[in-house]
Amino acid sequence: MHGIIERYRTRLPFAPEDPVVSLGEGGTPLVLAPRLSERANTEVWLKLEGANPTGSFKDRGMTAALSAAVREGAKAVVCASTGNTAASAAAYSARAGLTCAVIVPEGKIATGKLAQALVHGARVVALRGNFDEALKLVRELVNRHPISLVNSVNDFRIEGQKTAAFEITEALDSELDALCIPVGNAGNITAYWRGFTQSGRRPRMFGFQAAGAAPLVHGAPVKNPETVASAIRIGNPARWEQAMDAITSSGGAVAAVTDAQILDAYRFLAATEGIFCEPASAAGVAGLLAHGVQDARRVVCVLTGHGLKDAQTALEQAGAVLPCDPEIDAIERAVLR
Ligand code: AN7
Repeated sequence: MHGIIERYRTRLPFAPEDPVVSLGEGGTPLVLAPRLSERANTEVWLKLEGANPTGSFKDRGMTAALSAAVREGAKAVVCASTGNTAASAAAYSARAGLTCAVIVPEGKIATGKLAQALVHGARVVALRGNFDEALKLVRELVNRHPISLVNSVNDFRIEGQKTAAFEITEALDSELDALCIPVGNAGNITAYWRGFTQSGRRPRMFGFQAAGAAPLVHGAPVKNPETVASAIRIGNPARWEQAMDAITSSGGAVAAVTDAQILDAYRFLAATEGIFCEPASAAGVAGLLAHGVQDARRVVCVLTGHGLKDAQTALEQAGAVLPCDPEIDAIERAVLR
């Protein structure tokens, strides 16, 4: 399958002769969620962005950012990250043959993401500070050195990520009323709104933040953001104004969900829908369940990253394994009890 640049080139800032760095991203499943629909009392579809090559939606933006970097003759890229951007940047840089450095908050990113960044050969810098400080520093760094910044302040990231809205518009032939999406640095909600408006659609945009990291809800930056959803532990989103514009001009809302609500949605999706997403991704579903989506009859929740990214949280949240001796009586007891 072609990646998103090949599929949507005429709607993206790439010419036919431009180089493309792709891992076949996009084309992710959009599945109806019957149990969630029943619980939310509205028709809910899930966009499984964890099905992208590195396990998150970041790949849509990263194919665009790395293709543009190669076109510009860049030799190195850098990003600040809560984990998924780092994993994706590392993979696409390896693919492109570029050097990659990622700055992550020390001890605060899920192990799967750390493993990805390392195995793809990125230089992984563990900052004694949070994501917001990391982003500020990489912005300073690229002002001093000829390194390409691949955070979502780079508009190619938004261009690539808007293609998810194209796919949803194509898949749902009749109207879509609302989109529920987790918000961290606020690039993705900005991208979906751009993609929808370019497709002539205006679903209500509902952004959800973790209660301990909800600057858009409070209307002020959060100095020490905290949440189990490490991917969205962000206190001062770079795309603040664009996110608020998407929310207000679509007639949507921004609201906070507690860690308990996030983990409840996370377990519910895994146990009843067979879908394993990471905690940050469950924030959109938690928001739908906790706050509703006004009168919307058909809703898409974006599940931004795969659950395997953060196996630690899954093991903490799920049931225990059953030890068993290698004998038929013991197996019977273990399996049938
Ligand atoms: C699974 O990787 O910011 O609002 O540095 O990994 O566009 O930031 C990740 C963000 C939602 C929020 N879900 O998206 C990073 C990073 C998952 C994420 C978000 C992220 P934005």
